Amino acid sequence: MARWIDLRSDTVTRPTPAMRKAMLEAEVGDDVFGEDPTVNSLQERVAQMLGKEASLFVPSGTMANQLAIKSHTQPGDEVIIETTSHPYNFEGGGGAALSGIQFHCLKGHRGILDASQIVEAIRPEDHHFPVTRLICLENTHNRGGGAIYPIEKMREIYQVAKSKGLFVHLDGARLWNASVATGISPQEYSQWADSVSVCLSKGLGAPIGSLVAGSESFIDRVHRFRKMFGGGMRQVGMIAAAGLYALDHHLERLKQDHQNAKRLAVGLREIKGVSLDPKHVETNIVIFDVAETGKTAQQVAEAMKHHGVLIHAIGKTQIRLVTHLDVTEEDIETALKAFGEVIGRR
Ligand code: TLP
Repeated sequence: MARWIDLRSDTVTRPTPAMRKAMLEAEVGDDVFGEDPTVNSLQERVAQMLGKEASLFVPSGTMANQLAIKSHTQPGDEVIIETTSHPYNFEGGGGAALSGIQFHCLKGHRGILDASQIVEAIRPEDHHFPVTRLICLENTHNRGGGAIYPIEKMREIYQVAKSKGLFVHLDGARLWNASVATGISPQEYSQWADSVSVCLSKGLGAPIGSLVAGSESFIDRVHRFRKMFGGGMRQVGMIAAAGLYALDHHLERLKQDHQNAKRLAVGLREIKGVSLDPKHVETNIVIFDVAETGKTAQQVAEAMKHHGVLIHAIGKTQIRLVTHLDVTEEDIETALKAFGEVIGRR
């Protein structure tokens, strides 16, 4: 069979030939000694892009979030988070296991919370209660269907946090997508968070790598815990080079992924029994429901495989599609045709 059209995630991209060349040619050193020039330049660049004093290169988005949670909190603290968020659902229970925190989950609208909900959730100063310490936000919001956190809401939440002495961490695994879609710079978003994690291995197409950014003293703590968690890497400039290449060449093109996702959403409206609102497709993620087709998400996913298209069943009747560097406009048309054959047209 010809190549798969892989719409399961934007994590599936493979490094391009030019990216591989940049990796091969990278200058390297021992990063545990702080001597890898390529890592150092990536860290400086990302800190600058996010308007923070420092940043640290880590192997994954999960480690980036978990290190941030660990560095902000003490065991027993409470972390306010949206109920469908990544750190709460998809990081192996790391918050409890690694930091001894408990999450206080709030239901958002497509992953987005209002400052007023957070005000209600902050614990009073009473020894019966856990100490509320941290608020985690996610922009764009994965399970919210790639929803963009309105910057106004982030500002209001940050102001509430500061008035109550709390920290804000932003899971910005796809902050690049939010930025390209709105024209609001990553730095403008990041001013409303004390720490930010970003990924190079999703929409930007690098094979590995994430960073955590924040103040010098915060990143110093993150650095200590990175060592403790076994995330100190050696001649890792070869990987950092892919990240630098991605920042130079793959940021602006995210617009294409967003257009492809929109096209998918509009095309899916023509498919019988599919329910989704194309207005909700703001970036590169499309989530829709197939309950009215009489099929389960798993059945649709299996049938799509026979057409060379991989998709992600995220619930009994819910499907997620993600567009990325390795999906072309033509692939979108092929996928839509396959959906038409598998499910049927209206
Ligand atoms: N998300 C992956 C899966 O884990 C679900 C995906 O396919 O979307 N924050 C957000 C918002 C993410 O979407 C992800 C990855 C992470 C953090 C974790 O990144 P990695 O996979 O590098 O640990």
